[in-house]
Amino acid sequence: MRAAAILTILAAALLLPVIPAQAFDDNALLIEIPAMDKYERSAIADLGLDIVQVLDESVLVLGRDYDLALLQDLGYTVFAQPLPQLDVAVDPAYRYFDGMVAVLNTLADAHPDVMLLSSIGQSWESRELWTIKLSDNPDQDESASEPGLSFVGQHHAREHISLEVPLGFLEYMGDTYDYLYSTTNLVQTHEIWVTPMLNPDGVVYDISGGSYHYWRKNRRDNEGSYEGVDLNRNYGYMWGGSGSSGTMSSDTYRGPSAFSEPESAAYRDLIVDNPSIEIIVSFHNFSKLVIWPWGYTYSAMPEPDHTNHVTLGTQYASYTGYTPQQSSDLYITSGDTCDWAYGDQGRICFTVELDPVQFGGDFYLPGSQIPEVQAKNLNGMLYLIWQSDDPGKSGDLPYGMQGVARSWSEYNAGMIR
Ligand code: 0X9
Ligand code: CA
Ligand code: ZN
Repeated sequence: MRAAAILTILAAALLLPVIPAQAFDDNALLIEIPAMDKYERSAIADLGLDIVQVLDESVLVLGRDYDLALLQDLGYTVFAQPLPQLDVAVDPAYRYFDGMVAVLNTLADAHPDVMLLSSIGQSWESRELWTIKLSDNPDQDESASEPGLSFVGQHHAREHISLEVPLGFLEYMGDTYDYLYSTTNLVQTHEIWVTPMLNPDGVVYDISGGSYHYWRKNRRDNEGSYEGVDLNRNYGYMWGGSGSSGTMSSDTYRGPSAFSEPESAAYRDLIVDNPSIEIIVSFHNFSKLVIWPWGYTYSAMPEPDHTNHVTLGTQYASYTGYTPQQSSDLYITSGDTCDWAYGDQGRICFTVELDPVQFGGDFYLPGSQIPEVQAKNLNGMLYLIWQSDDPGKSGDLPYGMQGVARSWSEYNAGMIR
């Protein structure tokens, strides 16, 4: 057993003062638990623990003192440290909820011919779940001739880069629509729904008071001292199974019933109401992975769907340097977005786990890295739009359709060919 990663990871953090957080987690811990394979990892996930990183011979989970006590009772030899960064000031480079609303309104005002802003529902605390439909004639149903896609971000509150990627995609498409033929063409021949933030309440909570709180779930009132449901355990395919928790205090609490949460129910309705949506991407972070169903079982999905997911997921991964694999290769979960989207709806669905690759004492990715993560995922998203015409076709995105800048900063500097 080698469980030393946490010592390296936290060496720098230990120098920081640990300031008790009022809102969440003055007893929050980063716990390293030995786990040699997916079966041992699934056993840990099945305890309702939230695995944030898979290492070669261990996993890291975010937990609290009672999780540590449970693990010790069960005979695990664990290393635990207080979470770093509880006192870190909120990074102004991220847009969060208010910034996102401003950007979406600016885009919809500037591009009314191809961007229709609407809400697909409301959160538990009545925030709108803003969505832009990106297409020509966006107020008309052209699904008979235009394949559809859905990009959704930030199911998990503390995963702020998972907002910036779909939001940056919209900014890129808006900026280039009028003069770049490839953008014009993709927008005119597809219907693309972008919901950059599915969990606004959690996001607002995570940044409340000006510092981060490691909040993951939504803000359902559980009528106790522990709020929230894990939206990525609340979808209604194999809901309630392994790798989710029935305990309200768990970070993977699945909720009282499938689709009990207004946020996941609203996203379900978007997909069900638009059967032309061929391909779905749900953005999360971190680990740099492109993963596909199943999550609830180690079995592969049936053909040809499995091969199609492998083809598309592997190509997406090639633009980003991420690792493509089946979700359950990590560990078993149930009730996530893609198991439902594929299992119940037959759609192609990927969870993209964005940067960073590992927990480095900075769960919250520095804002300076946003442009690079946006830029490399842009080509993956463009590729999937191109794929939606004939999912599974072989080949790379034609060169002329690739993003026009090699990096977001080049793009921002106007270095467009
Ligand atoms: O646990 C999740 O919901 C996702 N990871 S995250 O760190 N963003 O929370 C995806 C988990 C992948 N699914 C399975 N391992 N089955
Ligand atoms: Ca259209
Ligand atoms: Zn996540």
